[in-house]
Amino acid sequence: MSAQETYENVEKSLQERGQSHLLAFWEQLDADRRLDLLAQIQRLDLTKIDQWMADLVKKPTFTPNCANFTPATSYSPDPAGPEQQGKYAKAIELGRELISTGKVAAFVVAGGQGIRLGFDGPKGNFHISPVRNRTLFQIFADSIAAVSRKYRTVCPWYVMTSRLNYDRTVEIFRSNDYYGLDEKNVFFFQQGTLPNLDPDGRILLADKNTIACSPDGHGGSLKALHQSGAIEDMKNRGVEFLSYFQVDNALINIFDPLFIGLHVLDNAEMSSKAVIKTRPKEKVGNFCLIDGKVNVIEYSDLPDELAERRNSDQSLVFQFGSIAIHIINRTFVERLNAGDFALPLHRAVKKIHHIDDQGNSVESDGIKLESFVFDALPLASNSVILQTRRSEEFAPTKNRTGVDSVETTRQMITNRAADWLEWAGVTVPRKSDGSVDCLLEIAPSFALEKEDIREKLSQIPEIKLGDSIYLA
Ligand code: UD2
Repeated sequence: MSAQETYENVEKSLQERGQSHLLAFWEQLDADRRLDLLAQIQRLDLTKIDQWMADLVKKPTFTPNCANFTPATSYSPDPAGPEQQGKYAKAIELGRELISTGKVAAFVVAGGQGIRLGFDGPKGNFHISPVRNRTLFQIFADSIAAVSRKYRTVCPWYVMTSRLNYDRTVEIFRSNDYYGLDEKNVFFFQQGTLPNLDPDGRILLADKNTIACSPDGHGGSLKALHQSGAIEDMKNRGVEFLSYFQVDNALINIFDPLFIGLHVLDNAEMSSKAVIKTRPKEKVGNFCLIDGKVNVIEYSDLPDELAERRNSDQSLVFQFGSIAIHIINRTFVERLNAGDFALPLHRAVKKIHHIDDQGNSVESDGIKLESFVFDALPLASNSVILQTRRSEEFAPTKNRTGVDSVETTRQMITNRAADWLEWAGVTVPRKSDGSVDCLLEIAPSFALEKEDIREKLSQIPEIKLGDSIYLA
């Protein structure tokens, strides 16, 4: 097909969908920029635009069909009764075996822009730990290295970035010598993008030959894992399970034998960890069952009446919050990609930089589209939920101050270290209200779990009021 014919085809299909403004500056573009713009338009799935218009632009609020929601059930942090004790013991043994035979890899989604944190650059490079001020990436890397040593194995790490932060992320790893990991075992890849729309559903231009796009949400990871060759790499290494986590969770326990083991014993394809919500509308997803399948309904989509609903003992009916920790089978991702799978899109109204009809740079409210990884849960043949303790493994760093902030994360790192030390018999200074009166940080190389501390008691100094102690 000649260039002119291509142009005419593209122009026709844009016209049919009310998107011909994308070619408004055609006459001002040189040949290269014209080709570039045509290629971008051809990569858009224009047939889906009408669907997006109907579902996400014309009908802005997502209203889940709540009539058939029932609360999901979960495994509790501690086994109840001898039968479950037996199952947990078996799961832990199986999980350890799978980790030590290299079947489990770490997978962090790090494509977000960290806007709430007000931090310029990949969020994983944010300095967070209370004593040594180590970054999130460094904490994760230390933990992966410590697990690899403990189990005498190689735990590969898959790192998903967006197009916007890919180069910077790779550069940060390089300049930090991959935090001591072998660079062969760290696999970076980029998620896809989706076009930004104006409130009437018109695709926005970032400049005269560039469509305004944003990362396609962490749900994009399930396609990107496949398209980037990450799945192929896993296959070559014999990796069967991905331990999925978010870049802002400083307390993540990446390789949890119990979680991995329960997931496998129950023949699950994608599983999740949950915490008991602190309040009805806490900013976490809500686990529920729809037609017997585990689903997550984001806090903003759960109607107040359901969020507030309580059992007779005053606990919340929808009490299990999703903290974005999953085990995902490699074969599940393969299966999804072998078919024509598409996760639903969610819309967010955000300020978007773009050009107006005259070509002037402007910023206005527009629509960003994203898919969420937890929308794949109902596609899994089976899915388990393991409830965990917030203080042990969930410290999201979303904001500078206040709830889910840098402050709360630093405090939680200290608090968990204090709990582990006290459990092992070490005295930790506390104020009269029970809060810890020092700063503590335990490197994963020192202890991956509280049980590891008992063997290292001789290396722990006396901890005094106001001390800053780093155990490594
Ligand atoms: C997410 C969950 C929420 C809860 C909470 C726990 C959603 C919609 N909500 O809330 O239910 O579990 O986390 O902390 O996910 N990311 C990408 N690419 C993207 C967008 C995000 O990689 O295109 C990554 C981002 O780097 C981060 C994670 O996904 O690691 C979550 O993103 P977020 O901080 O925007 O999610 P949030 O706070 O809305």
